[in-house]
Amino acid sequence: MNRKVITTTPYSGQKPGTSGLRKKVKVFQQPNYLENFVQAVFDSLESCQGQSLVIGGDGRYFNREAIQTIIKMAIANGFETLIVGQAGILSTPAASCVIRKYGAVGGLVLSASHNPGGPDEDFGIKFNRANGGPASETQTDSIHQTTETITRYFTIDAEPVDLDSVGEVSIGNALIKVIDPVTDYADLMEELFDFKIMKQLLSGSNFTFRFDAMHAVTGPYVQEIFINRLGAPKESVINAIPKEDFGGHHPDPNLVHAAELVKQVNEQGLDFGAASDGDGDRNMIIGNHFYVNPCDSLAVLAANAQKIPAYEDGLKGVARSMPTSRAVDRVAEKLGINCYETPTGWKFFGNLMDDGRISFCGEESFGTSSDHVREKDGLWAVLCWINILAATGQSVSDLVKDHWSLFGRDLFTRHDYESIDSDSAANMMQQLTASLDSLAGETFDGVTLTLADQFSYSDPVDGSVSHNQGVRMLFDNGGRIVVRLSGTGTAGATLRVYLDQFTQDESITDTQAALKPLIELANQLIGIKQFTGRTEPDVIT
Ligand code: VG1
Ligand code: CO
Repeated sequence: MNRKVITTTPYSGQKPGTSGLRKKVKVFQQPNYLENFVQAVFDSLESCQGQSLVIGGDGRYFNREAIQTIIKMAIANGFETLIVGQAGILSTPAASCVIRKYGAVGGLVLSASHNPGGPDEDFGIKFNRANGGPASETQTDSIHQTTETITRYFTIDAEPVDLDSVGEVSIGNALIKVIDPVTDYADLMEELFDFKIMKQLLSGSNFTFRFDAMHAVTGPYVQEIFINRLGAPKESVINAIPKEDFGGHHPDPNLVHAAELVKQVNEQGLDFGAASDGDGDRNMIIGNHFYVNPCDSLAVLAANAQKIPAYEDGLKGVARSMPTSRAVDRVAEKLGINCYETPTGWKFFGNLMDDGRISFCGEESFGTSSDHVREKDGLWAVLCWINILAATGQSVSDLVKDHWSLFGRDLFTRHDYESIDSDSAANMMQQLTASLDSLAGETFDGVTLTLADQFSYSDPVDGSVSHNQGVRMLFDNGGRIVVRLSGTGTAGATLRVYLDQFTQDESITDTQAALKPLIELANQLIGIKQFTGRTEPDVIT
């Protein structure tokens, strides 16, 4: 097989964000754009010779073309085994599972996650390392540097691989294995959970459940796990056929974008509803007329973990991203285990899990998972809930309310301002950061700002330090404001304002109204209107 060396010139801006490189499809379709990035990833590895690489994506527009390009480049770079999901499908957690199970040196996951798909929408690519988790910041920095100076990439001439048939094909010295993308992952889930009691619950007549796959990657996974293995009725899963454009919707599991699910659960009086995102790593949990905030979900799962077979000996520790509410911290305290606070992005949890420091971790952005893989895992979280509901016989709302009465409650909301001017956003963050020292100690309407800083994280395992991970403002009444700019958007800047407030009041149903004083204070301290001209957020979660 003749390796071809293709001359290329760099593109600026190939800098991976919170989770991989995300750009409009049209940007990825420029000559050599994808190739430059993939070659930079391969160049960042010690060696590709003789190694295995996992390749798959969320099925969005451009997924198949990208996979064919990557297969030829991987062979030219010396990989010996390529493990590819059938039809180009691999959810993010399944890719993590497969990388670990087959000892691959890493994997390329093609996804822009919850961002919309289609010719005019978004595409993305991320590299996961041998532990199955996202590349570290050091690695993504080195990949970015390589893209700035790249002059050549390697590929071969070969016919496209048939991605739709499971089986093996050799090209040159490489073996390409097209695998069923579901089986390894479904088997792992069956090892972790008590499928027996879960099957009784889901196939029985006393419990009704709906899962919205949002025409994204989880469709085939839920068909196998919920319908085939757990005996749930067929109508339990909706939008289960993956589509290149996700049916024209945002595959983002929140109350706004999963409105159809919320309507069905509430109108039909169902007991439990859940949804996942484009690449299957996020989850939203709802009960009948009851929304479970992701921060609470992490805390409730941690408190009840021992009801699940895989975690019956207890948790080693837990971690949450900084903007996630502190609900899980109090669970950790009660359990006598460590709780780590990391920057936003799953890559920061990997070292803690590899080092045996934590079992569960989560983010407010609908991400929860454990050390069974090194990614967030939407279906795992849904299965945790079903296992716990089956073990306790409780409803979703009773379980959460019991939790609040035992541990107290954290009201939480996130306000997103999308597509704002990048320069204004940068300027706003700069001014806010500069004002922190003088703000600390000030009192606003009887509430004192006790701590105001730019969050820095020192990784306790490898000692690396990540600066400027978001502004934190903590108040003496248990309130907190967190402000940062998104690292996953593809147009302008997105401002995220996170607000949380400790309370003992279990009866509050309108979080926005309850948080109003904190929201108004945040708007004033950040100067949102002054810098962006906006008066209302685009999305509230
Ligand atoms: C967002 C979330 C973050 C999450 C990331 C990737 O990042 O806030 O918590 O890890 O998306 O999730 P940002 O930088 O836009 O705030 V996924 O499911 O989109 O890969
Ligand atoms: Co995702």
